[in-house]
Amino acid sequence: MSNDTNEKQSVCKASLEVLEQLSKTNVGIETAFQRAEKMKPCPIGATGSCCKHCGMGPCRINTKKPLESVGICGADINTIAARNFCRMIAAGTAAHCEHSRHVAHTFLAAARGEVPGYQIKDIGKLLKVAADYGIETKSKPSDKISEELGTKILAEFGQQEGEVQFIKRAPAKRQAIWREMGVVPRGIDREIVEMMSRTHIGDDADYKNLMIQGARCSLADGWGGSMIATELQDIMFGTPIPIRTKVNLGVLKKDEVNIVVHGHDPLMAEMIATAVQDAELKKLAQVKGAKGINLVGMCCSGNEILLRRGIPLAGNFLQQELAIATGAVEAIVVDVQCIMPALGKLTECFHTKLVTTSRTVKIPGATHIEFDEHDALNIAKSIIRLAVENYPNRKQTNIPNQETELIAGFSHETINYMLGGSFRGSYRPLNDNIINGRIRGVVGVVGCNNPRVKHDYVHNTLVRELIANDILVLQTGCAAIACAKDGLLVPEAARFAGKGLAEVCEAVGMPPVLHCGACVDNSRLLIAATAMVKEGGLGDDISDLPIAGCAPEWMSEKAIAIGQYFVASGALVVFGVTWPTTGSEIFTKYLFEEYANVYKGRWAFEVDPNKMANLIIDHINKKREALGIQKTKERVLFDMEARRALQV
Ligand code: SF4
Ligand code: MSK
Repeated sequence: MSNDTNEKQSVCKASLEVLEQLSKTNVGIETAFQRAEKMKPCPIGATGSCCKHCGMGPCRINTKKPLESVGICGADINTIAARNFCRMIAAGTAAHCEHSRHVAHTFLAAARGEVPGYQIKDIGKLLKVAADYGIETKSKPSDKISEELGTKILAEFGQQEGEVQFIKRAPAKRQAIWREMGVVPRGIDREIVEMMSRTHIGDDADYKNLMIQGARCSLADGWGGSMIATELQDIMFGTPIPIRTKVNLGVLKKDEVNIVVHGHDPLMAEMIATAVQDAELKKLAQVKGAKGINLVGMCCSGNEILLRRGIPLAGNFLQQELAIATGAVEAIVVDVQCIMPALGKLTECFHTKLVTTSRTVKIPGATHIEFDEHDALNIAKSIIRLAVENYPNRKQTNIPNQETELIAGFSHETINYMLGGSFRGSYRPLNDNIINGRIRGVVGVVGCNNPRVKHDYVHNTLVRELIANDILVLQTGCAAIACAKDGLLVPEAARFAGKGLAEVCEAVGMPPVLHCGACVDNSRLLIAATAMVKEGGLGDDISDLPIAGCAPEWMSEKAIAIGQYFVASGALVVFGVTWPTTGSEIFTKYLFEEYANVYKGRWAFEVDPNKMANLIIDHINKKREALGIQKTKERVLFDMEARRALQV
């Protein structure tokens, strides 16, 4: 493989360096980059035209003549594409909600004092969330409030009737649309089960009816499971505030024991971050010849501990194999989601130990050390000890000298505070700057990496284009990591922004691109959009706002669930790479066009980042026009006096 080939694979210099090194020295070692070249997508599956929901099939619809062919049961392309799409929503929702259930169980156990090491850190947030659930908090100790809250939240997973509680946080107009459409989630698990049931052979064959449940299932994720995970994690581990740290493979250290935590669920990562401070383990590391123990993150487990503790991040989804290939990682410790099974075989080629920790995620070739919250600190220490003991087995290393500074930790609460201060925390300044045209709009750029497109390129190109056009960008997941590596998550990046956005960034001291968290924290973006509506002046529903969502390099089913809950909440959502329903023109048109008549939000698909930016900017301009704020207003200096004069 030549340098040239590598450069087509990524814009991340650190990744290219490791890929190049691998191609020179380790013949036979493959990563997702090479596997993607060999394994081309199935042209029928890629369009959503293959059904394998029963033993009469799999049935493949002729994509050239989709209306002339049906499956053995008679399912046509519209039914098949819609069922496939709905199953993606169900799988994505299930993944987030299993994570959330795990967090809720631990939260309840913490309230009962059953899991030493986990506690309630953010009492303010506990009281707010308890109030959402109608819990009387006056004169009750925090453990009693937490126990009541944990019990109520856990019950929502198995709830059969009624409404998931956080739905009531949405703007009133949005709730009315959901109630009229009959898509308010009754209970979290129920919506996933019903989605799976309705896509079974011989069940729902009407694509519109299927998508009613598709919307309800996704809302059970965004305004249910994911929001619960975010809120309970904040209560247990602290609500993120801005924190400066570093990102990219250069955060691995040549002379220290390197431990990478990877996955999504912060329960284990948090405990490893605590255990790594243990004096005995540090001493052991020195005995083994290392200068210390260096904990770093990967993907969303990494995002979780980056946001709350400032732990450096080694990279995003497509860098998990590359971190191992540096030869400098003593252990990669994984929990759930986005962990490539390839790590099992890959770690056999290096000294790295792959440690699986979840009962639900075991990988051939891994050492399994099951994580149990009841004995969390001891288990975390034993995992670290395994890594430290492995240090003398390290051979040649190749750590790219690439790391970039970033500021993360922009929770909804932080944005509120940052814009309005302690006493007048509000979204008013944001809304005012949108109304006066300094900020054109707000866009969430989220999601994964996908080796079908150049790694990080689509994220970075799109985000640079958006901020240059005065669009404030909010990010989560691997998208945030991509732009952090590109130097866009620091206040100095305001120089890449348009004049209006740059002025706001300079006044507040914030970056033009805000890192809001991990995948479940897309719920923070729902809350931010709702806060903008409630602040006033920008319409009375999320669909009125000059906002959009985008997943330019998506690959996971969770991304589809996230996109769907944003669309059902009234946003335009643009996906890149590939679109999984193109086999059905009718169903795709329904999602891309007709859906806007129902939910006032819709899906769109565009591969090219510049065209993607144009599509989003056009949409935002139209929203501004509808609000009557399309003209840029004269600059009015927003000084402290003006802030104080605000009516909040
Ligand atoms: Fe074929 Fe229908 Fe079975 Fe799907 S459900 S595999 S279309 S027979
Ligand atoms: S880790 S879901 S690759 S964002 Fe959340 Fe990254 Fe996508 Fe996994």
